[in-house]
Amino acid sequence: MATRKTQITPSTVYRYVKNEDRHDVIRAGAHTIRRQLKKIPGTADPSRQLSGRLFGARTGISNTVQGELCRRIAAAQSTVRHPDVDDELVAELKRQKYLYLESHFGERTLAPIREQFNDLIEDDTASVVRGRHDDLVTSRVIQHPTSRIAELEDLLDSTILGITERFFGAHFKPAEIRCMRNYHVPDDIVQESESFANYWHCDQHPVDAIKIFITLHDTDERHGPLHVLRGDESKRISKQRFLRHKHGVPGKYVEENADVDTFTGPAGSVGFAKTNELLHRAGVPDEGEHRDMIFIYGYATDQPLSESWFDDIDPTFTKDQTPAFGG
Ligand SMILES: O=C(O)CCC(=O)C(=O)O
Ligand SMILES: [Fe+2]
Repeated sequence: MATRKTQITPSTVYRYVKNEDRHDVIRAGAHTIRRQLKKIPGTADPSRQLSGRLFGARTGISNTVQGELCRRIAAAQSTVRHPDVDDELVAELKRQKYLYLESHFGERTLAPIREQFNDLIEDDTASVVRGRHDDLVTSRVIQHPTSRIAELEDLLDSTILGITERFFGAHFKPAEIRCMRNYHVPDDIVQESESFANYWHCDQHPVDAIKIFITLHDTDERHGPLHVLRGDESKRISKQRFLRHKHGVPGKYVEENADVDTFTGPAGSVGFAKTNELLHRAGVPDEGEHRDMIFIYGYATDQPLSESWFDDIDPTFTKDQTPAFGG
């Protein structure tokens, strides 16, 4: 019994679902997952086993469940320790689905990153427009940042990795590092249409993924910080009908019906956010202001972080994004 259970690893599932690519697991429909799981040798009915063991009586495999499936299988195969990590921080991240560490990184780490970020973000050979409204550029993003700013590797330090792995109960695979700058957008445009991710939304990512945001400069309300709702507030609001283009408009429905938190604080603060479960949005910078932020996006895996994790990041990851992975 016990050996049979441990035979199934995320890699097994991915291999049998398609191409060992986790995103294919997530994209695949429930039928594909079930059909493929049945082919795993030595397991009479793994789909039943898995759904029984992992989800109790539940049968439907939605995107959320698929993400949780991947996380739980990864957790079962991971030995995650990080005894130095403060239990209370992990508990807070589990409870709220976000966590904010003020001033985590000092200037020694930040300054070289900021300097290169500033050189690249408006250089058309290194960055691209991420959002625009007619002629107004509202957001830019650096292309292939890991091949341009080597020091980005320092942002996944042992505390950040430790909190993330303790949160998942599994190892962590960084899949993308994004460097972006948001600019002011006049309010009439904000009310009319979305410019960057500035309407309330949940990312359409599987739930075994997380985003870790790092602010590059002191950030207050004027800079357009990340706005989030707590996990329970997000659930409460999301249970009602929620249309991004309508209920997600900044300053309206969500602000009127829920408590909003913002990631404001000194440069080098770090915000963990389950953007796939939390309603959140980018703030809009005031006139003459902009906001520079970096995120690390990754997901639970059964493989310990590789020495070469930074070089292994696929620089084309953002290009491959489909709407299902946007946000
Ligand atoms: O830029 C931000 O503050 C949030 C962007 C966003 O929605 C995301 O990264 O998922
Ligand atoms: Fe988002």
